[in-house]
Amino acid sequence: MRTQVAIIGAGPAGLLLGQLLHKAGIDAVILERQTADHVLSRIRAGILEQVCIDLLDEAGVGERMHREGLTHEGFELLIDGRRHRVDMAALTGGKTVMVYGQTELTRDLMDARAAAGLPTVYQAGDVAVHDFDTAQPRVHYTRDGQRHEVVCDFVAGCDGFHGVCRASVPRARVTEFEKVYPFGWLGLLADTPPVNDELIYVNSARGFALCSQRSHTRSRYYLQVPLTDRVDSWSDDAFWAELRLRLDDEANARLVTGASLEKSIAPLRSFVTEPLRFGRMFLAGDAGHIVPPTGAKGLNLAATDVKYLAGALIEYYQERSEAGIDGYSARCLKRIWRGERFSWWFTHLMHHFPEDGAIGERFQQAELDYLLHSESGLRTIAENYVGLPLDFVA
Ligand code: FAS
Ligand code: PHB
Repeated sequence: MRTQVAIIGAGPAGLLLGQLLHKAGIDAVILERQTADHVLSRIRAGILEQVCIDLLDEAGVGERMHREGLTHEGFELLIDGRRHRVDMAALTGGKTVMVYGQTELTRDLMDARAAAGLPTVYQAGDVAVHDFDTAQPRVHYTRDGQRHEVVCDFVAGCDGFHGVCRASVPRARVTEFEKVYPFGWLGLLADTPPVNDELIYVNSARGFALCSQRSHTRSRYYLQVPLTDRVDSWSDDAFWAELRLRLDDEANARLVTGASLEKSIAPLRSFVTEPLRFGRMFLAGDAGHIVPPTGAKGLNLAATDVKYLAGALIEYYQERSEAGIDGYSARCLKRIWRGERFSWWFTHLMHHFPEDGAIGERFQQAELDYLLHSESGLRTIAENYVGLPLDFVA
Protein backbone atom coordinates (compact mmCIF):
# COMPACT_ATOMS: atom_id res chain seq x y z
CA MET A 1 0.00 0.00 0.00
CA ARG A 2 1.19 3.54 -0.76
CA THR A 3 -0.13 6.57 1.12
CA GLN A 4 1.00 10.05 2.07
CA VAL A 5 0.82 9.69 5.88
CA ALA A 6 0.88 6.46 7.90
CA ILE A 7 -0.78 7.09 11.30
CA ILE A 8 0.04 4.56 14.02
CA GLY A 9 -2.74 4.38 16.61
CA ALA A 10 -6.51 4.96 16.45
CA GLY A 11 -6.88 6.77 19.75
CA PRO A 12 -8.09 10.38 19.77
CA ALA A 13 -4.77 11.73 18.44
CA GLY A 14 -4.57 9.38 15.46
CA LEU A 15 -8.24 9.66 14.56
CA LEU A 16 -8.29 13.45 14.86
CA LEU A 17 -5.16 13.75 12.71
CA GLY A 18 -6.68 11.46 10.10
CA GLN A 19 -9.84 13.57 9.99
CA LEU A 20 -7.98 16.90 9.65
CA LEU A 21 -5.72 15.50 6.89
CA HIS A 22 -8.73 14.07 5.05
CA LYS A 23 -10.47 17.46 5.06
CA ALA A 24 -7.33 18.89 3.43
CA GLY A 25 -7.29 16.17 0.77
CA ILE A 26 -4.26 14.34 2.20
CA ASP A 27 -4.36 10.54 2.15
CA ALA A 28 -3.62 8.66 5.35
CA VAL A 29 -4.05 5.14 6.66
CA ILE A 30 -4.43 4.38 10.37
CA LEU A 31 -2.91 1.19 11.80
CA GLU A 32 -4.35 0.21 15.20
CA ARG A 33 -3.31 -2.89 17.09
CA GLN A 34 -6.58 -3.31 19.02
CA THR A 35 -10.20 -3.65 17.88
CA ALA A 36 -12.37 -0.53 17.69
CA ASP A 37 -14.47 -1.87 20.59
CA HIS A 38 -11.36 -2.28 22.74
CA VAL A 39 -10.30 1.31 22.02
CA LEU A 40 -13.79 2.51 22.99
CA SER A 41 -13.81 0.40 26.17
CA ARG A 42 -10.95 2.39 27.70
CA ILE A 43 -12.47 4.98 30.07
CA ARG A 44 -10.17 8.00 30.15
CA ALA A 45 -10.52 11.75 29.87
CA GLY A 46 -13.60 13.81 30.49
CA ILE A 47 -12.73 17.51 30.16
CA LEU A 48 -12.20 19.38 26.86
CA GLU A 49 -10.50 22.77 26.59
CA GLN A 50 -11.80 25.28 24.03
CA VAL A 51 -8.82 24.52 21.75
CA CYS A 52 -9.90 20.87 21.63
CA ILE A 53 -13.56 21.80 21.06
CA ASP A 54 -12.58 24.10 18.18
CA LEU A 55 -10.44 21.38 16.62
CA LEU A 56 -13.29 18.87 16.71
CA ASP A 57 -15.50 21.47 15.02
CA GLU A 58 -12.77 22.05 12.41
CA ALA A 59 -12.65 18.29 11.87
CA GLY A 60 -16.42 18.32 11.30
CA VAL A 61 -17.24 16.04 14.25
CA GLY A 62 -18.49 18.51 16.85
CA GLU A 63 -22.26 18.16 16.39
CA ARG A 64 -22.97 15.53 19.11
CA MET A 65 -20.38 17.09 21.42
CA HIS A 66 -22.29 20.41 21.34
CA ARG A 67 -25.60 18.59 21.75
CA GLU A 68 -24.61 16.30 24.61
CA GLY A 69 -21.56 17.95 26.14
CA LEU A 70 -21.91 20.02 29.32
CA THR A 71 -20.33 23.48 29.50
CA HIS A 72 -18.81 24.18 32.91
CA GLU A 73 -17.93 27.69 34.14
CA GLY A 74 -16.20 26.58 37.33
CA PHE A 75 -15.28 23.75 39.66
CA GLU A 76 -15.02 23.28 43.42
CA LEU A 77 -12.05 22.54 45.66
CA LEU A 78 -13.00 20.74 48.86
CA ILE A 79 -10.09 21.27 51.23
CA ASP A 80 -10.28 19.63 54.66
CA GLY A 81 -14.08 19.84 54.56
CA ARG A 82 -14.32 23.45 53.30
CA ARG A 83 -15.45 24.32 49.77
CA HIS A 84 -13.82 26.92 47.53
CA ARG A 85 -15.24 27.55 44.07
CA VAL A 86 -12.87 28.36 41.21
CA ASP A 87 -15.01 30.61 39.02
CA MET A 88 -13.16 30.00 35.76
CA ALA A 89 -15.44 32.19 33.63
CA ALA A 90 -15.10 35.22 35.93
CA LEU A 91 -11.34 34.75 36.37
CA THR A 92 -10.51 34.21 32.67
CA GLY A 93 -12.78 36.69 30.89
CA GLY A 94 -15.48 34.10 30.14
CA LYS A 95 -13.53 30.95 29.29
CA THR A 96 -15.14 27.60 30.11
CA VAL A 97 -14.48 23.86 29.64
CA MET A 98 -16.73 21.12 28.32
CA VAL A 99 -17.53 17.81 29.99
CA TYR A 100 -17.60 15.25 27.17
CA GLY A 101 -16.05 11.80 27.60
CA GLN A 102 -13.04 10.77 25.52
CA THR A 103 -14.96 7.61 24.66
CA GLU A 104 -17.70 9.69 22.97
CA LEU A 105 -15.19 11.91 21.18
CA THR A 106 -13.37 8.81 19.91
CA ARG A 107 -16.65 7.27 18.77
CA ASP A 108 -17.54 10.44 16.85
CA LEU A 109 -14.17 10.38 15.11
CA MET A 110 -14.45 6.67 14.30
CA ASP A 111 -17.94 7.16 12.86
CA ALA A 112 -16.81 10.10 10.70
CA ARG A 113 -13.84 8.12 9.38
CA ALA A 114 -16.00 5.11 8.55
CA ALA A 115 -18.64 7.34 6.88
CA ALA A 116 -15.95 8.82 4.63
CA GLY A 117 -14.72 5.30 3.76
CA LEU A 118 -11.21 6.06 4.99
CA PRO A 119 -8.80 3.16 5.62
CA THR A 120 -8.27 2.04 9.22
CA VAL A 121 -6.64 -1.33 9.86
CA TYR A 122 -7.71 -2.63 13.28
CA GLN A 123 -5.90 -5.56 14.89
CA ALA A 124 -2.77 -4.58 12.97
CA GLY A 125 -0.16 -6.74 14.71
CA ASP A 126 3.60 -6.31 15.08
CA VAL A 127 3.71 -2.83 13.60
CA ALA A 128 7.28 -1.86 12.73
CA VAL A 129 8.46 1.48 11.37
CA HIS A 130 11.48 1.66 9.05
CA ASP A 131 13.48 4.27 7.10
CA PHE A 132 11.86 7.22 8.83
CA ASP A 133 15.09 9.15 8.22
CA THR A 134 14.61 8.83 4.48
CA ALA A 135 12.09 10.46 2.12
CA GLN A 136 10.21 7.16 1.93
CA PRO A 137 9.49 5.61 5.32
CA ARG A 138 8.00 2.13 5.40
CA VAL A 139 5.66 0.57 7.95
CA HIS A 140 5.16 -3.18 8.28
CA TYR A 141 2.28 -4.91 10.07
CA THR A 142 0.60 -8.32 10.30
CA ARG A 143 -3.11 -8.87 9.67
CA ASP A 144 -4.84 -12.25 9.25
CA GLY A 145 -1.48 -13.96 9.24
CA GLN A 146 -0.21 -11.90 6.34
CA ARG A 147 2.66 -9.38 6.57
CA HIS A 148 1.85 -6.06 4.88
CA GLU A 149 3.89 -2.99 3.93
CA VAL A 150 2.85 0.66 3.81
CA VAL A 151 5.13 3.00 1.88
CA CYS A 152 4.55 6.64 2.82
CA ASP A 153 5.96 10.18 2.95
CA PHE A 154 5.49 10.61 6.73
CA VAL A 155 4.77 8.53 9.84
CA ALA A 156 2.63 9.98 12.66
CA GLY A 157 3.34 8.16 15.93
CA CYS A 158 -0.03 8.46 17.68
CA ASP A 159 0.46 5.12 19.44
CA GLY A 160 0.38 6.22 23.06
CA PHE A 161 2.83 5.76 25.91
CA HIS A 162 3.44 2.06 25.24
CA GLY A 163 3.59 2.43 21.47
CA VAL A 164 6.20 1.30 18.96
CA CYS A 165 7.18 4.62 17.35
CA ARG A 166 9.09 6.25 20.20
CA ALA A 167 10.59 2.85 21.01
CA SER A 168 11.91 2.64 17.42
CA VAL A 169 14.13 5.69 17.81
CA PRO A 170 17.77 4.97 18.80
CA ARG A 171 18.20 5.92 22.46
CA ALA A 172 21.02 8.31 21.66
CA ARG A 173 18.58 10.53 19.73
CA VAL A 174 16.00 10.78 22.51
CA THR A 175 15.98 12.58 25.86
CA GLU A 176 13.25 11.36 28.19
CA PHE A 177 12.13 13.19 31.33
CA GLU A 178 10.07 11.17 33.82
CA LYS A 179 8.59 11.45 37.29
CA VAL A 180 6.47 8.56 38.66
CA TYR A 181 4.07 9.42 41.50
CA PRO A 182 3.85 7.21 44.62
CA PHE A 183 0.13 6.53 44.21
CA GLY A 184 -2.54 5.77 41.59
CA TRP A 185 -6.08 6.83 40.76
CA LEU A 186 -8.82 4.26 41.35
CA GLY A 187 -11.57 5.31 38.94
CA LEU A 188 -15.21 4.20 38.93
CA LEU A 189 -17.87 4.90 36.29
CA ALA A 190 -21.55 4.52 37.23
CA ASP A 191 -24.95 5.34 35.79
CA THR A 192 -25.82 7.56 38.75
CA PRO A 193 -26.57 11.29 38.77
CA PRO A 194 -23.50 13.43 39.56
CA VAL A 195 -23.09 14.44 43.19
CA ASN A 196 -22.68 18.11 42.17
CA ASP A 197 -23.40 20.32 39.17
CA GLU A 198 -19.67 21.02 38.81
CA LEU A 199 -16.57 18.89 39.45
CA ILE A 200 -15.28 18.64 43.01
CA TYR A 201 -11.54 18.15 43.56
CA VAL A 202 -11.00 16.91 47.12
CA ASN A 203 -7.93 17.14 49.36
CA SER A 204 -9.00 15.35 52.55
CA ALA A 205 -7.19 13.86 55.55
CA ARG A 206 -7.58 10.47 53.82
CA GLY A 207 -6.23 11.62 50.46
CA PHE A 208 -7.39 12.96 47.10
CA ALA A 209 -10.74 12.30 45.50
CA LEU A 210 -12.44 13.68 42.39
CA CYS A 211 -16.15 13.83 41.68
CA SER A 212 -16.55 14.15 37.91
CA GLN A 213 -19.27 13.30 35.43
CA ARG A 214 -20.09 12.30 31.85
CA SER A 215 -23.71 13.51 31.70
CA HIS A 216 -26.62 14.32 34.02
CA THR A 217 -27.08 10.58 34.54
CA ARG A 218 -23.54 9.20 34.43
CA SER A 219 -20.81 9.91 37.02
CA ARG A 220 -17.08 9.36 37.19
CA TYR A 221 -15.24 9.24 40.53
CA TYR A 222 -11.59 8.82 41.49
CA LEU A 223 -9.77 8.01 44.72
CA GLN A 224 -6.04 8.35 45.42
CA VAL A 225 -4.90 4.84 46.33
CA PRO A 226 -1.49 3.25 47.10
CA LEU A 227 0.36 1.86 44.07
CA THR A 228 0.20 -1.54 45.77
CA ASP A 229 -3.61 -1.63 45.54
CA ARG A 230 -5.26 -3.95 43.02
CA VAL A 231 -8.59 -3.03 41.46
CA ASP A 232 -10.12 -6.44 42.23
CA SER A 233 -9.52 -5.80 45.93
CA TRP A 234 -11.89 -2.82 45.73
CA SER A 235 -15.56 -3.80 45.82
CA ASP A 236 -18.10 -1.18 44.73
CA ASP A 237 -19.27 -0.90 48.34
CA ALA A 238 -15.70 -0.34 49.55
CA PHE A 239 -15.24 2.37 46.91
CA TRP A 240 -18.41 4.23 47.87
CA ALA A 241 -17.62 3.92 51.60
CA GLU A 242 -14.13 5.41 51.12
CA LEU A 243 -15.45 8.18 48.86
CA ARG A 244 -17.99 9.12 51.53
CA LEU A 245 -15.19 9.45 54.09
CA ARG A 246 -13.46 12.01 51.84
CA LEU A 247 -16.56 14.11 51.03
CA ASP A 248 -18.36 16.78 53.08
CA ASP A 249 -21.90 16.48 54.49
CA GLU A 250 -23.45 18.32 51.53
CA ALA A 251 -21.96 15.92 49.00
CA ASN A 252 -22.72 12.89 51.14
CA ALA A 253 -26.36 13.96 51.32
CA ARG A 254 -26.53 14.13 47.50
CA LEU A 255 -24.34 11.13 46.63
CA VAL A 256 -26.19 8.40 44.71
CA THR A 257 -24.25 5.16 44.62
CA GLY A 258 -24.71 2.29 42.20
CA ALA A 259 -23.06 -0.61 40.41
CA SER A 260 -19.81 0.21 38.61
CA LEU A 261 -19.83 0.09 34.81
CA GLU A 262 -16.04 0.26 34.86
CA LYS A 263 -13.41 0.31 37.59
CA SER A 264 -9.66 0.64 37.08
CA ILE A 265 -6.46 1.91 38.68
CA ALA A 266 -4.28 4.25 36.60
CA PRO A 267 -0.69 4.99 37.59
CA LEU A 268 0.35 8.64 37.56
CA ARG A 269 3.45 9.92 35.85
CA SER A 270 4.90 13.04 34.27
CA PHE A 271 6.79 12.14 31.11
CA VAL A 272 8.17 14.10 28.15
CA THR A 273 10.19 13.00 25.13
CA GLU A 274 12.52 15.47 23.43
CA PRO A 275 12.49 16.00 20.52
CA LEU A 276 9.17 14.89 18.99
CA ARG A 277 10.42 14.65 15.41
CA PHE A 278 12.79 12.11 13.92
CA GLY A 279 13.28 12.67 10.19
CA ARG A 280 9.91 11.91 8.63
CA MET A 281 8.39 10.49 11.85
CA PHE A 282 6.54 12.67 14.37
CA LEU A 283 5.26 11.80 17.86
CA ALA A 284 1.89 13.24 18.91
CA GLY A 285 -0.17 12.79 22.08
CA ASP A 286 0.67 10.22 24.72
CA ALA A 287 3.33 8.77 22.39
CA GLY A 288 5.39 11.84 23.28
CA HIS A 289 4.22 12.86 26.74
CA ILE A 290 2.13 11.88 29.75
CA VAL A 291 0.67 14.03 32.51
CA PRO A 292 -0.97 13.05 35.81
CA PRO A 293 -4.72 13.46 35.04
CA THR A 294 -5.27 15.96 37.89
CA GLY A 295 -5.20 18.94 35.53
CA ALA A 296 -7.27 17.24 32.80
CA LYS A 297 -4.51 18.03 30.29
CA GLY A 298 -3.63 14.69 28.64
CA LEU A 299 -6.22 14.62 25.92
CA ASN A 300 -6.05 18.39 25.44
CA LEU A 301 -2.27 18.37 24.91
CA ALA A 302 -2.74 15.53 22.40
CA ALA A 303 -5.23 17.70 20.52
CA THR A 304 -2.78 20.61 20.34
CA ASP A 305 0.00 18.35 19.03
CA VAL A 306 -2.39 17.17 16.33
CA LYS A 307 -3.38 20.71 15.43
CA TYR A 308 0.28 21.65 14.92
CA LEU A 309 1.15 18.43 13.06
CA ALA A 310 -1.86 18.62 10.73
CA GLY A 311 -1.00 22.25 9.97
CA ALA A 312 2.62 21.38 9.24
CA LEU A 313 1.74 18.50 6.91
CA ILE A 314 -0.92 20.52 5.08
CA GLU A 315 1.62 23.33 4.61
CA TYR A 316 4.14 20.82 3.23
CA TYR A 317 1.75 19.38 0.67
CA GLN A 318 0.01 22.61 -0.32
CA GLU A 319 2.95 25.02 -0.22
CA ARG A 320 5.92 22.64 -0.44
CA SER A 321 7.22 24.37 2.69
CA GLU A 322 9.07 22.45 5.41
CA ALA A 323 8.88 25.31 7.92
CA GLY A 324 5.99 23.71 9.81
CA ILE A 325 7.51 20.26 10.07
CA ASP A 326 10.89 21.75 11.03
CA GLY A 327 9.23 23.79 13.79
CA TYR A 328 6.79 21.12 14.98
CA SER A 329 8.74 19.73 17.91
CA ALA A 330 9.75 23.05 19.50
CA ARG A 331 6.25 24.48 19.02
CA CYS A 332 4.60 21.49 20.72
CA LEU A 333 7.14 21.23 23.55
CA LYS A 334 6.62 24.84 24.62
CA ARG A 335 2.94 24.09 25.28
CA ILE A 336 3.57 20.57 26.55
CA TRP A 337 5.95 21.74 29.29
CA ARG A 338 3.45 24.33 30.51
CA GLY A 339 0.79 21.62 30.65
CA GLU A 340 3.23 19.30 32.41
CA ARG A 341 4.11 21.95 34.96
CA PHE A 342 0.48 22.72 35.80
CA SER A 343 -0.43 19.02 36.05
CA TRP A 344 2.56 18.34 38.34
CA TRP A 345 1.83 21.43 40.47
CA PHE A 346 -1.93 20.75 40.81
CA THR A 347 -1.18 17.11 41.66
CA HIS A 348 1.22 18.22 44.40
CA LEU A 349 -1.40 20.68 45.71
CA MET A 350 -4.22 18.15 45.96
CA HIS A 351 -2.71 14.79 46.90
CA HIS A 352 -1.14 13.34 50.03
CA PHE A 353 2.63 12.86 49.83
CA PRO A 354 3.48 11.10 53.12
CA GLU A 355 7.16 11.02 52.13
CA ASP A 356 7.18 14.84 52.39
CA GLY A 357 6.53 14.50 56.14
CA ALA A 358 4.67 16.84 58.48
CA ILE A 359 6.47 19.92 57.17
CA GLY A 360 5.45 19.04 53.62
CA GLU A 361 1.86 18.87 54.77
CA ARG A 362 2.16 22.34 56.35
CA PHE A 363 3.71 23.75 53.16
CA GLN A 364 0.79 22.34 51.16
CA GLN A 365 -1.77 23.78 53.59
CA ALA A 366 -0.05 27.19 53.49
CA GLU A 367 0.06 27.17 49.67
CA LEU A 368 -3.63 26.27 49.46
CA ASP A 369 -4.47 28.92 52.08
CA TYR A 370 -2.60 31.57 50.04
CA LEU A 371 -4.03 30.54 46.65
CA LEU A 372 -7.64 30.21 47.76
CA HIS A 373 -7.70 33.59 49.47
CA SER A 374 -6.02 35.47 46.65
CA GLU A 375 -7.64 36.47 43.36
CA SER A 376 -4.33 36.07 41.55
CA GLY A 377 -3.95 32.64 43.16
CA LEU A 378 -7.38 31.53 41.97
CA ARG A 379 -6.68 33.05 38.55
CA THR A 380 -3.48 31.05 38.10
CA ILE A 381 -5.48 27.86 38.73
CA ALA A 382 -8.32 28.95 36.44
CA GLU A 383 -6.25 30.15 33.46
CA ASN A 384 -4.21 26.96 33.39
CA TYR A 385 -7.26 24.74 33.80
CA VAL A 386 -9.20 26.29 30.89
CA GLY A 387 -6.05 26.05 28.76
CA LEU A 388 -3.37 28.61 27.98
CA PRO A 389 -3.59 30.52 24.70
CA LEU A 390 -2.05 28.82 21.68
CA ASP A 391 1.44 29.97 20.75
CA PHE A 392 1.70 32.33 23.71
CA VAL A 393 4.70 34.59 23.31
CA ALA A 394 7.13 34.53 26.25
P1 FAS B 1 -3.99 6.70 23.30
O1 FAS B 1 -3.15 5.91 24.26
O2 FAS B 1 -5.38 7.07 23.68
O3 FAS B 1 -4.10 5.94 21.90
C1 FAS B 1 -2.98 5.26 21.36
C2 FAS B 1 -3.51 4.16 20.47
O4 FAS B 1 -2.40 3.53 19.84
C3 FAS B 1 -4.26 3.09 21.26
O5 FAS B 1 -5.51 2.85 20.68
C4 FAS B 1 -3.34 1.87 21.17
O6 FAS B 1 -4.06 0.67 21.11
C5 FAS B 1 -2.59 2.13 19.87
N1 FAS B 1 -1.28 1.48 19.80
C6 FAS B 1 -0.37 1.36 20.79
N2 FAS B 1 0.71 0.70 20.35
C7 FAS B 1 0.47 0.37 19.05
C8 FAS B 1 1.19 -0.33 18.06
N3 FAS B 1 2.41 -0.84 18.33
N4 FAS B 1 0.64 -0.48 16.84
C9 FAS B 1 -0.58 0.05 16.57
N5 FAS B 1 -1.33 0.72 17.46
C10 FAS B 1 -0.80 0.87 18.69
N6 FAS B 1 -6.42 12.45 30.25
C11 FAS B 1 -7.22 13.41 30.75
O7 FAS B 1 -7.21 14.55 30.26
N7 FAS B 1 -8.05 13.12 31.83
C12 FAS B 1 -8.10 11.86 32.38
O8 FAS B 1 -8.84 11.62 33.33
C13 FAS B 1 -7.30 10.84 31.87
N8 FAS B 1 -7.34 9.57 32.39
C14 FAS B 1 -6.51 8.60 31.86
C15 FAS B 1 -6.49 7.28 32.37
C16 FAS B 1 -5.64 6.31 31.83
C17 FAS B 1 -5.65 4.89 32.38
C18 FAS B 1 -4.76 6.64 30.79
C19 FAS B 1 -3.81 5.61 30.21
C20 FAS B 1 -4.77 7.94 30.27
C21 FAS B 1 -5.64 8.92 30.80
N9 FAS B 1 -5.67 10.22 30.30
C22 FAS B 1 -6.46 11.19 30.80
C23 FAS B 1 -4.85 10.59 29.23
C24 FAS B 1 -5.52 10.09 27.97
O9 FAS B 1 -6.81 10.64 27.87
C25 FAS B 1 -4.62 10.46 26.84
O10 FAS B 1 -4.15 11.80 26.97
C26 FAS B 1 -5.26 10.28 25.51
O11 FAS B 1 -5.74 8.95 25.45
C27 FAS B 1 -4.20 10.57 24.47
O12 FAS B 1 -4.63 10.07 23.29
P2 FAS B 1 -3.60 9.36 22.27
O13 FAS B 1 -2.36 10.17 22.21
O14 FAS B 1 -4.40 9.10 21.06
O15 FAS B 1 -3.14 8.02 22.99
C1 PHB C 1 -12.69 12.71 34.24
O1 PHB C 1 -13.88 13.08 34.20
O2 PHB C 1 -12.32 11.58 33.88
C2 PHB C 1 -11.65 13.69 34.74
C3 PHB C 1 -12.02 15.01 34.94
C4 PHB C 1 -11.07 15.91 35.41
C5 PHB C 1 -9.78 15.47 35.67
C6 PHB C 1 -9.42 14.14 35.45
C7 PHB C 1 -10.36 13.24 34.99
O3 PHB C 1 -8.85 16.35 36.14
